[in-house]
Amino acid sequence: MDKKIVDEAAALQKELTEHSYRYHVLDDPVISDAEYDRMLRRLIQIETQFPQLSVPDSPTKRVGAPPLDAFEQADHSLPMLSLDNAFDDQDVKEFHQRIIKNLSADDITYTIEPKLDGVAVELRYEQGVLTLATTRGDGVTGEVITENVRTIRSVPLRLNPVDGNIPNILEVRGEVIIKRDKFESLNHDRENMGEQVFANPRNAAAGSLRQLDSSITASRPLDIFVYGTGLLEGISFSTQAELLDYLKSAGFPVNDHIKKNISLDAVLAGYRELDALRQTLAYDIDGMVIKVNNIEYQHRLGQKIKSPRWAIAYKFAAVEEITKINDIVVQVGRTGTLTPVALLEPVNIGGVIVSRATLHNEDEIKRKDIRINDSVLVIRSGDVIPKIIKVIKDQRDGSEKNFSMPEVCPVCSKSIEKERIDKSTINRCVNFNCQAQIKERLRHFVSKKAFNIDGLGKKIIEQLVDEQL
Ligand code: 9MJ
Repeated sequence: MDKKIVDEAAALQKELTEHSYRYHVLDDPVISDAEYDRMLRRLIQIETQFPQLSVPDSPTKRVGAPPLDAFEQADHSLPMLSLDNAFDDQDVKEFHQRIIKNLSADDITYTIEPKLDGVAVELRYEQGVLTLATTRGDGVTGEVITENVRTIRSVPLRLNPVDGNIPNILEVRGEVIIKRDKFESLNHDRENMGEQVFANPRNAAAGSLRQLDSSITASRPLDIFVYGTGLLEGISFSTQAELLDYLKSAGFPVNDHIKKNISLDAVLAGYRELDALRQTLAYDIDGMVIKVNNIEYQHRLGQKIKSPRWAIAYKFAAVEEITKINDIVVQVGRTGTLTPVALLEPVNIGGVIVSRATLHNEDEIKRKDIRINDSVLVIRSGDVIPKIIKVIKDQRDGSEKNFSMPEVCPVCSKSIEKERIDKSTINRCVNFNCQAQIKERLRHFVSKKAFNIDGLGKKIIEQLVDEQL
């Protein structure tokens, strides 16, 4: 083979990897998307013609592989543990006291990390190359999702050497997430396609990783943050802080809001800071993980059956309140999907007045046995749309009324069709000329992501359509 082609492929692989890292991990691209695409297309062309040049860590491997029939299972080299929870400062102080007693030492410092609300995964690198990715599963055995994880742009396919070294084996653990804005647009697109929306970013991340066809995973905006290790060969760390610094240098995204090597008092102060910061983050967190910084101490503390003694999850108070459902109305979407929405007695949940909650679909209402006039527990978690968690049944007084989906479209009065999608029933108005659908189509057309027509908002569209203009 012509050496020029071999060199060109190697150069493109190296450069594309570097640009992808700059874009997806450092958030600091130095070339345009068009230039990146041009280089990628050229590399695909070369690798298609000369498949022997298509190395396992080539950036072309991120587009997905042929679909699987089923996921294989794999045992973790070391069990993937879950975390015990702390709910107040007292729980954390007791955790600290247990550690002091257990170690007979008082020089304990901690590392604190945002507790990401995603899907825990393990990535195995052999001689620096990603060879296996698994879900946590039951902690002992997980599902093999290597091809899916390869499509996550911020996951390095090959480790950067650090101080000239590549470990023989490095297992890295982290959380796959979807940022909130990406989640919103994913759901928006799904709604437009008449597909079932995801309830929250974590479900969207889990659903995207669980695809047998990795090209579907490749189309989803997945991200990762790493925070720990499994089996190590040819590398070791003396502190959690050192481990995190290494992972960052090796090319992984490590969260920016981690504090390293701090006292118990600073841990408690850090929790309050993180809680205040939470709304401003681009992704959902549900607490803070506190880890003993010294890894020798971690080993000495060991673990219980399912959780380590050297770490604890300090959970944020759930932002939830009880309120009443005054009515249930039905919204007609752009593609005619009928969505029931609960109109709530307005209630302040963690500083935000909530007066509506989506009920998703008819099945959700049946499953939770939700009725008009019911008192309900509403949660406003990281996800933007408030959700009804459950009905407070012992507050029922007989005034509750069952809700049923209308037989005809509440806007155009034409008949409704039922569809089964992903085990749920979707009610749809199939009248293309339904006024609600026309309004939603126009709203979509002028929206930021489409024609971005400034000044043509909901109110004007309503008037134009109502006036038959
Ligand atoms: C999350 N979910 O962000 C751990 N986690 O450490 C962080 N989870 C963990 N650490 C040991 N930051 C077990 C789980």
